[in-house]
Amino acid sequence: MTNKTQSRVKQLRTDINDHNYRYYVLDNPIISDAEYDRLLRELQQLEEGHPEFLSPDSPTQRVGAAPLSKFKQVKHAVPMLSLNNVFDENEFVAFNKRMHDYLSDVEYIEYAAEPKLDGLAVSIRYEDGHLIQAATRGDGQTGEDITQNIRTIKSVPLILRANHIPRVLEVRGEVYMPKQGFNDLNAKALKNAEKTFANPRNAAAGSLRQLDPKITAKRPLAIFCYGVGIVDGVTLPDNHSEQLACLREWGLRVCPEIKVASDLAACKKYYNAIQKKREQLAYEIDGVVFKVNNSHYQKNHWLCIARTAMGSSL
Ligand code: 9MJ
Repeated sequence: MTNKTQSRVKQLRTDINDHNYRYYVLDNPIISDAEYDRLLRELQQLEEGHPEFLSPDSPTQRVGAAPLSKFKQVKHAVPMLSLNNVFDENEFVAFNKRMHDYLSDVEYIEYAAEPKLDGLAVSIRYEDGHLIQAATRGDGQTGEDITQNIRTIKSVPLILRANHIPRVLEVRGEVYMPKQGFNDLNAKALKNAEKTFANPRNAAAGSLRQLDPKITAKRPLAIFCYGVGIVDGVTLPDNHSEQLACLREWGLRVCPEIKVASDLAACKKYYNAIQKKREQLAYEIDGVVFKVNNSHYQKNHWLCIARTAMGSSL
């Protein structure tokens, strides 16, 4: 009986993690929300009846820990740098030229173009596929340990999908609050005569800064991963867009709007297309990021078009 229960628990965890991956990463669920809830409830009940099978990686254990009295400091092994800003076409052309000077041996420079999400940068550390620590960017060198809160975000996997996973992976991304979730949260606050948030970014920041993960768990936060700090135990592809494809295979959520732009004209086209699409996106953005995508690209050669109004004409 116990063996049977144990294998059912294992199967349920695998299935639930798979459904999470389909829902959050592939955007292609194959079961209804009701069916998903049924699987989760079955797992919860089995774990309650058999606490010996409990595991911190179980999809039922996102909100485990008790409130903290304060956040610990975390030193980033690889600093979390900020982005260069450019505000118009001339600055963009100058940036492109600087990149050509750096990468003097390449004939052309290709960029990976991504929306710049208006949230909070975080770094999440996985060891042997298990989420073990998460930190805010802080000043870029040292951030705060927000592991408990990051664990509550459903699009953050607690374990990576086991296919040549690294021994250590520090993945970087932006935690944000989707527009719809923000509107719902504020509507609820208004109804309860509570304080509302000024914008989704403030709401995301306030939610991540909670000492009690139970509060964070009730906030509609999401993540898009956009880079790697440390990777150990596997060799990553040497260009940015293929690295992101790898993150996706490991179960990490990557923004579907990311495109490779093979020259300046393509970057311009991307920028204008995102500007046009901005209102329809489910999340707020405050610019576009272009990252050198050539093989062996030099890390930190990033360019950010960070016009809040995105009104410039590239
Ligand atoms: C945002 N905020 O969406 C970066 N970012 O890359 C994207 N931020 C970044 N990339 C290196 N898409 C440092 C910051």
